Amino acid sequence: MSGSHLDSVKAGPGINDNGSGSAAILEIALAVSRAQYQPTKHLRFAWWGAEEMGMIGSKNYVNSLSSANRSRIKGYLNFDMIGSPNPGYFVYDDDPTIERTFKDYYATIGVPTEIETEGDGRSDHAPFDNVGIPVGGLFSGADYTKTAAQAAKWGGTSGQRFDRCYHSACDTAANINDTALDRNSDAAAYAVWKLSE
Ligand code: DTR
Ligand code: ZN
Ligand code: ZN
Repeated sequence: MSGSHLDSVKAGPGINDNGSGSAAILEIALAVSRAQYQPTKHLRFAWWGAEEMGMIGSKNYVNSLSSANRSRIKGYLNFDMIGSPNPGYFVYDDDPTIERTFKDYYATIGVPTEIETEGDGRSDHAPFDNVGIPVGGLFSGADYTKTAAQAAKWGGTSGQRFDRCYHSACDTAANINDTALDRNSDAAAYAVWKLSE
């Protein structure tokens, strides 16, 4: 299962947070359909509401699943902010198989990754994690500042936040780094394919 929140904060349009993840999984769903891909496992895509108000949509979804249906979800992949304008390439440090799958993809394109540290449990994967469903995800950074070492390996501007427009009016279409969105969307598609074969 893959998910992204579709809501934004009131202060702005929320294009990186989280039009980026929402668009990525929509394109993946379309790619699955175009390829007529018939995975062994079932695929499910979710576009959450009210993440910014405390993950209301995803919490409600998880709480409404029977225990039998919970145990049918073999993994949940979360995509919340994947096109940050001064991007980092962060992989959630949760389920090892999911984490490895994302890292394998990044290794093939020669882009280094780091473990996501900007707040564990701060997005829609948390309700899944809390009931024991394996989770993972990608993140290109929000409020934290890019270090000199990170700018040396990823480019961009050190001493500046990954997303200067985080939760602001300027989180518009101009607030997307196309390379980051492209790489993360490809990594997400790779993981959806690999983990469902
Ligand atoms: N909760 C997100 C932003 C956010 C902050 N840290 C992380 C870590 C992993 C994913 C997302 C985030 C929001 O404002 O929607
Ligand atoms: Zn947000
Ligand atoms: Zn978000």
